[in-house]
Amino acid sequence: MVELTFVMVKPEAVQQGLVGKIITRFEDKYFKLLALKVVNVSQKQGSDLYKQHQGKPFYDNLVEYVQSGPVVAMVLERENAVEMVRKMIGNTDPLKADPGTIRGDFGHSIDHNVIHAADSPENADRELKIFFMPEEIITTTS
Ligand code: 3AN
Repeated sequence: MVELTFVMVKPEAVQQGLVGKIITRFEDKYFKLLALKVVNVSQKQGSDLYKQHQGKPFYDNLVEYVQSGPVVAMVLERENAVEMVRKMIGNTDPLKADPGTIRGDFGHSIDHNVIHAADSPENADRELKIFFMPEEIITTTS
């Protein structure tokens, strides 16, 4: 089924100039780019994005970290988009992520792992609304 997913290139990867390489991987896999934005994440956006981790020991650092520099947020579309992106980004811990995955190739550590991607269609819908207004998402791509 054709679906949308939400992806965010994290601050350290933007700083390292990895945005182009990461977007190329998705374009090469026939994802359609429906929205793209450079964002200075607010406290509210950060805590909304990671709200399912509230109460975990790494939560405060995570929300602080995502505000530490610009991120690149995007909405991608293709068949089976959520699962396909999760496969392409690899394990949460770059030390465990397979070579060839984005985290396996570019990630440093579990708290600096290059990229965020929604883990379900429901979360994709919730997360993309934190960053984009409906009119900012392209609906006709042909
Ligand atoms: P994923 O990003 O693969 O969906 P989640 O949802 O378990 O992984 O975690 C969200 C983010 O929280 C991760 N991208 C990572 O930056 C951070 N994180 C997860 N587990 C840890 C941990 N044990 N220590 C520090 N940061 C963590």
